Amino acid sequence: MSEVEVSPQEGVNGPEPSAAGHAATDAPAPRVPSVADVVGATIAAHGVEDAFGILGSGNLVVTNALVRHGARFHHARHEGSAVCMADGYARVTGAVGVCSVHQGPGLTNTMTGLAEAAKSRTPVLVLAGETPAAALTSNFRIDQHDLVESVGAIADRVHSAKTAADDAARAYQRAITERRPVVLMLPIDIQPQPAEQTTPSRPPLPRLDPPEPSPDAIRQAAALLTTAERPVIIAGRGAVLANAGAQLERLAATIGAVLATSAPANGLFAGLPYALGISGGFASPFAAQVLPRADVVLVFGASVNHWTTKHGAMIGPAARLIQVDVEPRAIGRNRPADVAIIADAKTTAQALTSELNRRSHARQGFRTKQLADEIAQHSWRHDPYEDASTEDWIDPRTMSIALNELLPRDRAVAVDSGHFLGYPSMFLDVPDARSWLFPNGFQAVGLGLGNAIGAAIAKPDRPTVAAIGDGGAFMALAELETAARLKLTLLVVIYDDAAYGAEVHHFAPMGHDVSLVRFPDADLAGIARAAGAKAATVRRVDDLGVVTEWLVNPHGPLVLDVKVNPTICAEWLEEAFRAG
Ligand SMILES: Cc1ncc(C[n+]2csc(CCOP(=O)(O)OP(=O)(O)O)c2C)c(N)n1
Ligand SMILES: [Mg+2]
Repeated sequence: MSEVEVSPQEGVNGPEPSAAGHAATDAPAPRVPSVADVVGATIAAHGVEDAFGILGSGNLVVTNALVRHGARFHHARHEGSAVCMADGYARVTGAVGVCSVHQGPGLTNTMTGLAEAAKSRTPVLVLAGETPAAALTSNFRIDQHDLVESVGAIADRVHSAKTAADDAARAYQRAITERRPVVLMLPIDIQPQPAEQTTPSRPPLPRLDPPEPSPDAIRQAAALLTTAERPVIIAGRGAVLANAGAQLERLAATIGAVLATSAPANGLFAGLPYALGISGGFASPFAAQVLPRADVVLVFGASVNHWTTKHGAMIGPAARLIQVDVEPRAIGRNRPADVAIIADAKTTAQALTSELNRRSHARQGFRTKQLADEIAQHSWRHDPYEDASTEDWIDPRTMSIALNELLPRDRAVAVDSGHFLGYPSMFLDVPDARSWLFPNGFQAVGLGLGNAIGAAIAKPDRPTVAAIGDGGAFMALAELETAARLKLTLLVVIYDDAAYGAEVHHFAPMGHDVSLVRFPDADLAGIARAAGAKAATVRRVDDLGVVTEWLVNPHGPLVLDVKVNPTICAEWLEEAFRAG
């Protein structure tokens, strides 16, 4: 260990200093809290119940303080997954996800998950050690500030012993107000200093009230809506973050709209009779028929990108668009908006409903009994397909449909990236949008398991499903041990095609050699058992009986190595690659 690494920590961890400065016979004088102590205590005082991470010399003391002041700490096996756990925890609870890492390599290991949290606008706080400003030759030295800002996170810092509590409070609150991950750098020479401030002296950052829609924009949108015969509301992650589900349904009922979501907002309208599910590449054939018939499309907190519109196919050419978003730059980015409202989804839905009530506008629009019946009869589950199961392999659709039936309604589902990702998106129901984790903002493989672990810790009384590919499973493998050690109610479903299927199905039809992205069959159930989990290999529906058994006492993970037919290519994949 380098001097830089040891000496600052000794000041905190070492023998209790006596008032006289030498061995004391009396009770030791109360230790002056260090900066690290104060940072941990200040973060905990915000009501943090759980934190994730990996401990090293640069973050042990601050994490101990966090725990002393009431938080539980869940040790991951790789920082890449630790930050995903904090992300998943935040997605489910709506609270800030907290992650603690060592300086230098501890922080670089978080980069992919941090980029995902930034792209999905998850409030996450990473506590990261940092080499002292003067330690120019430290092995751990990198430019942590620019590193994290380059992936869209906010770099903040504990400046001094005089400001420790204010700095910590500011960083925590910024994650909420700016809806982004914040990395609070904790220089390791400042951490052991006696804190000169133990509680924040500044008032909390002003709560950023969601921007209100302008009355003029509401009037314009209401005027357009009074002409709408067949309106559609498409809600995205912005609507989820704004908790706008109920207000959007009320608006939709007033104007006679059907409802749909982007993939990340799946579940927002779960169970509602006029909800068509996901719009875009995962849309059911029935939804794909209905959505383009809309004459007015209201978009709330979604970027209406090619995923959500299936390269434009979900929105008819003559449809008028009303776009609501808190981000001015989201407006018209992918499709011109006829009316733009820069405001929060929930307050805008409320204001529009009030304005339409004031105008005594109420339309049946799309909302006929016949359409509700058709929606109920034409979900993905009812869509006929030719079962491509064989002796050795199960059809991933068949497995997903059967699994959906076995699981209780109250569950969470986290989906990794890869060819397989459409199957859980289409066939596994979730009770609400906060139970749906779609860490695909960065399209990185390997984040699903960490997200699922965070979700399982957030809500331990229901099963959480990690739907991942074999490639994603291998990337996050170490965390199977975490799930077993923490005895999580976690069902890991590995869509195992012994390949990077996304690459196989994209490149093989073009005549490229894809042998490099195919692998020998791997015993992922055996690996999971070795990590301490229950596990089973699944080749037919009957093999899913283990899920029913597990649900009787689901403490500790069950890992299913589902040998899916690798020859099936999903329709959405070509769609995905058209985007580049
Ligand atoms: C971190 C990362 N590395 C590589 C890729 C490129 N990539 C996209 S999908 C994929 C294959 C993933 O394999 P698997 O998890 O088994 O899912 P499958 O496509 O086979 O269903 C790869 C390597 C990526 N998106 N992210
Ligand atoms: Mg695969």
